[in-house]
Amino acid sequence: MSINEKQIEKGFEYAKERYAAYGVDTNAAIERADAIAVSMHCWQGDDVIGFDGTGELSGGIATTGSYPGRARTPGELRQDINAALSFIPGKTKLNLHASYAEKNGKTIDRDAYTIEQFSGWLDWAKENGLGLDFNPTYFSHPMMDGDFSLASLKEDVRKFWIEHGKRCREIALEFAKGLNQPCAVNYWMPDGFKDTCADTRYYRELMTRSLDEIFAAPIDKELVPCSLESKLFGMGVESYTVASHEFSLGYAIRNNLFYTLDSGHFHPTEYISAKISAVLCYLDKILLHVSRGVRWDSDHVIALDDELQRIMDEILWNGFESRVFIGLDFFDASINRVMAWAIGMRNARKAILSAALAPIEAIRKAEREEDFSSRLALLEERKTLPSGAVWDYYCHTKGVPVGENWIKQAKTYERDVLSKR
Ligand code: RNT
Ligand code: ZN
Repeated sequence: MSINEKQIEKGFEYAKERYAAYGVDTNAAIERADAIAVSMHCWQGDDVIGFDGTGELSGGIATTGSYPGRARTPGELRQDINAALSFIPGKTKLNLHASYAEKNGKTIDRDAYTIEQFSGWLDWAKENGLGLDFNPTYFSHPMMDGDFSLASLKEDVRKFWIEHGKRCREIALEFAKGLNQPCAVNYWMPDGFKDTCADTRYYRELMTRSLDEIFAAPIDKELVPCSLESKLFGMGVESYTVASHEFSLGYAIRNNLFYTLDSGHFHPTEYISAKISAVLCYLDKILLHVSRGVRWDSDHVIALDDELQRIMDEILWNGFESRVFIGLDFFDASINRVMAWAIGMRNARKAILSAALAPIEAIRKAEREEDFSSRLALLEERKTLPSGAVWDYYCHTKGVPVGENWIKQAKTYERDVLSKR
């Protein structure tokens, strides 16, 4: 039985009173949560295949599952993204990979792309009032040297990928100007070895030299913040990753770039929520790839779990919303892909809203007074405050389906569109 307007209002009134007792202004929290941008990754819609490469995913990452309805063309992908967006409230951007270029019959490769190959995406973003973020694609391409790109021993390979890295900054600048908002560019390179590397230093020197070339041209950092994404290991790249955590963070700090924390790129007992305020002592901004690893870097759809909540608490409670670009990074081919997006994006926004609603002043007061029992008690009480009722009201006012109502609509889309592919 689905909820009606009267029930939504009633729930909201009750929630407002509960929060007000803690001194929390519910309407102000909604406004704050609504304005925080979340970048939805385009690659959930087609199992990270893209339109310009080998047609097979490489680079130590993989999708599993064969649910019907994968988007096969830019038109299908945009149609699916629009369907997902109809279920998602709040400020949203689209995070695009360079492999989603539209060549329109032209012979042109990743080292020479210009805004021309992405004008379809730019126009679509304008029409839909969305910002764009961007990623060079260092995988699924014949110029990859195994899993190596910027740190390849082969000069022509490095050169090709350096040019690609440069082009992506230029394209991002066009996106930023065209949409009148920053376009963050995330650099992730899978470069590394399956087995023990002897010359660990040499590949890092090559990587450093390639990155230095990519970032040599002065491009406005406010409009085009560039970031390095570190990684612990990939599939078939288990023993050595050139752009590891220490490498990427160090390079970013020294070269005034940004750093991307991906939830799946650390040892399973490490949490990126614990790293945010630490790395922001040394960096102006960071990017997040919010993901969910199940036993390993499996990129499951993000659930509304403790770590997702902790990430958003860290951002909002520390007032970091202008310094953290929130992006999602998961790819599940075993379920309806549009629903995967909607589940993950709705969860991200729910967690942001809950962070904005939390009685942090009271919790902080207890901490300052060294009353750690009250701090823990309040943190636990917070978990059962009625943020769900506020979420329902928020969805209602934003014109997106309340509660589970979106599932039926998504299933209709599956029946009418996805299942016909
Ligand atoms: C891979 C990285 C990277 C990719 C995307 C497709 O482990 O997380 O961010 O998932 O670029
Ligand atoms: Zn990632």
